[in-house]
Amino acid sequence: MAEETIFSKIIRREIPADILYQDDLVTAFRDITPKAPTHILIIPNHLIPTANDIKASDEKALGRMMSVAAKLAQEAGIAEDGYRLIMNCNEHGGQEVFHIHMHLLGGKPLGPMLS
Ligand code: DGP
Repeated sequence: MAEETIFSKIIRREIPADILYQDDLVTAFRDITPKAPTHILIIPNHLIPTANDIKASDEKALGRMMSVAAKLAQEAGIAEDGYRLIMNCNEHGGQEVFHIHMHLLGGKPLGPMLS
């Protein structure tokens, strides 16, 4: 059984976070250490530790994460200029919190990711 992270407490509103969106499947909130003017994390409400653990039964939540990212990018006014969506996996991917999350980053030119 996977261990809960701080993100489960944010979902249940047991600890403070700047929550921008929540529904039955996903929650989105501002990253505590923003790496860009807009830096939002979009997460499934149920615990999936890493991208390696994604199953077919998670597809509805994963799809919702994508559509919520697009909606929040529009609301943040960064859709037209563009933005980056990232999901880090395990040590080499730089994952620190083991509850999958999509980073939505934008509000400035981010440059090429792979250089
Ligand atoms: P990653 O390296 O992909 O696992 O990114 C984890 C992100 O989570 C990192 O950018 C900082 C953010 N983060 C960690 N703890 C908290 C928290 O308690 N609240 C919020 N809002 N963000 C957090």
